[in-house]
Amino acid sequence: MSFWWIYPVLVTLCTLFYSQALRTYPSNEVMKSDALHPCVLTSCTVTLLDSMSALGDLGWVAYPPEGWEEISVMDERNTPMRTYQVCNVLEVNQNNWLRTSWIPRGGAQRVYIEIKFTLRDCNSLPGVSGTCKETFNMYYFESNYGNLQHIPENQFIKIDTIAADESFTQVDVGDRVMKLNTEVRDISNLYKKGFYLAFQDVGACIALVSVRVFYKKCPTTIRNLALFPDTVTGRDSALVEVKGSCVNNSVEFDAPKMYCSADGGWLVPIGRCFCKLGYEEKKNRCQPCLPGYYKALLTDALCAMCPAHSFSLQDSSTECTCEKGFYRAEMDPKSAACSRPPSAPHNPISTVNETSVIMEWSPPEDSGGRKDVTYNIHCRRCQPEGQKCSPCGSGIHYIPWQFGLSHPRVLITDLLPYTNYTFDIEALNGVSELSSGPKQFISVKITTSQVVNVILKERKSKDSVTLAFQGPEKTKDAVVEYEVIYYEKNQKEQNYTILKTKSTFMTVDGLKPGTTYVFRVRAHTVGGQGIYGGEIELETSTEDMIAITDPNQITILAISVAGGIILLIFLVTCFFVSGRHCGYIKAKQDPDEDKMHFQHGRVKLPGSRTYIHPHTYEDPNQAVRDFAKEIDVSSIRIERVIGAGEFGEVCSGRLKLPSKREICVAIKSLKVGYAEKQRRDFLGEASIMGQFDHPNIIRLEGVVTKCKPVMIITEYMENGSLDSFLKKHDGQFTVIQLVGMLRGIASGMKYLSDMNYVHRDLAARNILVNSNLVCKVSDFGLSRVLEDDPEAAYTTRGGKIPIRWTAPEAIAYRKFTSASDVWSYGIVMWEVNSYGERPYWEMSNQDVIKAIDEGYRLPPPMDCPVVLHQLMLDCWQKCRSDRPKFGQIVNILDKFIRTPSTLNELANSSTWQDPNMQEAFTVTSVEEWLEAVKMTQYIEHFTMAGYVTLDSVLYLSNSELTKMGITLTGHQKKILSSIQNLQALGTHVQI
Ligand code: ACK
Repeated sequence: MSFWWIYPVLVTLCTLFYSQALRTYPSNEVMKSDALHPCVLTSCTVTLLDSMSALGDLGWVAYPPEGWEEISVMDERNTPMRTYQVCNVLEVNQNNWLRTSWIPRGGAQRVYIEIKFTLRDCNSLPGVSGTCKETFNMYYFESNYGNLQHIPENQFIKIDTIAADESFTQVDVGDRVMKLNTEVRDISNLYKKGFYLAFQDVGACIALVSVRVFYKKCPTTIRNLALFPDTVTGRDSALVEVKGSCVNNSVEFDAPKMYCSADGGWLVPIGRCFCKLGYEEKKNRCQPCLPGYYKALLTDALCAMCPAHSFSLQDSSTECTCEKGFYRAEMDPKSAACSRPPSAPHNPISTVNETSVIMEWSPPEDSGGRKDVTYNIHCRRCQPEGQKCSPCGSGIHYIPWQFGLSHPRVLITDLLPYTNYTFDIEALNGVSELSSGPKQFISVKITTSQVVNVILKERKSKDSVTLAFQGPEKTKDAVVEYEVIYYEKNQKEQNYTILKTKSTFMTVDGLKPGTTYVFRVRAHTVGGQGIYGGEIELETSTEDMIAITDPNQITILAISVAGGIILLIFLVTCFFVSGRHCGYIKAKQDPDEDKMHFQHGRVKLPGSRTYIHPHTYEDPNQAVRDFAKEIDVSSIRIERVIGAGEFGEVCSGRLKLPSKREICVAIKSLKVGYAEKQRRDFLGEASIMGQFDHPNIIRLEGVVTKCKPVMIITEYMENGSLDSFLKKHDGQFTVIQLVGMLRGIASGMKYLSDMNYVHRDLAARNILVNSNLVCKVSDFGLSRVLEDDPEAAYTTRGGKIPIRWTAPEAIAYRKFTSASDVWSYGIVMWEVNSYGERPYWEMSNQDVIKAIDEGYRLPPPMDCPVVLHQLMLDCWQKCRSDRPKFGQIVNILDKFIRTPSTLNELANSSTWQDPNMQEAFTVTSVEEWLEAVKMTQYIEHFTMAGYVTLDSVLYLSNSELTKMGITLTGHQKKILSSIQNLQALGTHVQI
């Protein structure tokens, strides 16, 4: 054995040690001492074995003895390090085993093994062809016992064959070039207490520099005030559902829950706790409100300062007490300022009209700090001398009402004529009744009157008239006498005569014939003297005559005319209102809804065709005849069953049409004993498919309806459905191939949306793949969404919907549009990039709906380009008009294909932060900061450029980052925006 190959190991060890020092994998101890370590947001790893940290011999078992050899080398600090090496490259049939000591599993079901090794390039070794290998194998054996002496080789389970990404040559040894390989593998479904690892060399020249075994866990974290404990990740890619418990002084609002992903990251926070009353949320804890502050609502995050005229003297107050003389009404929120009763109203103005009065006033100068000032009117009737008053009693009317007036105005009617009244206008507000202080009011005194009705009784002669008097009607006080004032009209009031009578009529003599006189009358009662009534004009006759005129008749006529006009106005108004109503109904039509209305017969739009729904045909068989070709059953040869559909078997076979080449086809048949509706629905799919002609839509060859079984014949897609195809070929395609598939699907969907066809069940399981990896949209069944799809679940509205693929508006109120198809397309993108992973993993449908509503979106699948995940997020915009159209998606994907470098930057799940999961935490060094922003690859760049303290990075610019060798724009942006946060928050980094 020669050790000429040891040099590269030593060269690499320095670098390895250096990076080891910078690596911040929190160990178990660290986690115990600090429950909320900075790894809070990233996954934590718990190391089960680290060969680099062994102080003495590793004590691993090597057999045969001339195989693997343990060698101690010194790192640059002269600390001995254990490595295992083997290099029997000249001898044939090597089978050298190296078995580790027993590694306890520590509760993990899935562990990771990170090995660092160097490997010699066989081509650089003379005379070894045929014997030299460039790979080795890694195995494990599960056991509950840690002291097994011998484990037969055939008991080990193979993990993988490990090949070097980089092997070194003699030249590298001379140049001391680092060629260290790092590989990580994992073992799932461990169930025994521990396991052994083994490395099998079959003739390579290897130095095993370090072996680290670890598992991942989701670290203790507090989210939405719920504490989620350290959780070991599940087996395979399963999510572990974890229930959170509310932190001290908080209460559960909606059961908090999160999922621990296989990567050790927390996903999908749902539900939350709130700080209880009197406590506020600060740094993920609930802290008491300080004196002078309070918190009265559970859903308020923070304590608020006591509102005006209130105070709190204690910690954790749930409300503030009002100052003396101030009150809080029963319905007032705790956040309202304390208030007091208003001052009295002022500036009253009263306008008396006979026995009614309009009173107006100005609102109180001090409203008491409230907006709910109202007014009460209190009425007193007073003696003529003015002093003695008594309550008015009933019979008086207040318009709009007497108590609780919100406007400073009231009309009071039905007062007694010739009476003195005093009205107290009182101002009140919501706290008036809580105050024991005096009422706040202003008094208004008025005296009523009433006009006497005058009736022309007789115009007996050309020089006299007889007038009769009526009223005042409502006065209880007897009329003492009537006073008549009259004058010639053309002389105005300069020359008038006053006559008085105690009787209810009066004859006025001595008038000029053929002359117009003006009469006005007033009454005197014991209550006082009234006002003159309106002017009455009478013309004496030129000859003696008898005439009776009742002015009330004129009034009646006027009322009839006015009533007619009002009726007319009412009718006209009704007419307009009903007209508006019709207009409104028409305007309510949703333009989107138009798409859902299909017309019989093909509608040609310029440059596009509109799909015709088979249900618009009275005879569905006619739709089949119109859109699907009838195939003679003798041209079909069925070869084998390939699956089962909703209506029967799916077979593959061949179709040979006259004067056409034989082609492979898929044959869907309708099982025997079908109902007529099933036949209609089965053939409905053919009527739909037959209308499409596009390279990314499954092509209908024809139907067999004239004999049984009824069949639908389509082109054959060699690779079957996309979801199972991807699962079968996990990780085997280049990004460009995946984008090519997605581009095809988007192009098919663009065609469908241009034809106004809404698919409603776009999912990888409904895409078929042919031998050239061309993807085609399929599954156009009529009852598809209701019956066929195993993913479809009943919604609260009774419909059956594939929840995980469906846009929120379609789930909530069945708003299926091309925009909801775009949402589903985003999910298909995610399925494609994760090679058929189930969207939202094992989460329940209810949790998915809730999480989406709370803003959660699927993280990027492993190794997914940033730009593709961004496109997915665009498809999952809550507002459907914000989502891209299929045409735009096709253009975007075309650009990616033309410029593949746009796909270089990967957004793997650990670097992408769900915006929901953003949180600030403390960093104390440049390394910690770069780790927090997931930019550890640049630690060395910063150190080399001399940026070793956090202060020193605060003012970095784009150009400085470029100079340091950080050239990716996305990374520059991320670092600079984090620097802005550092500036704003000190050492609190918001990620
Ligand atoms: O995933 P698969 O292999 O692809 O299993 C299902 C099964 O039939 C039931 O639908 C397959 N299938 C359906 N249509 C076609 C087709 N045109 N070409 C090939 N396979 C098809 C589908």
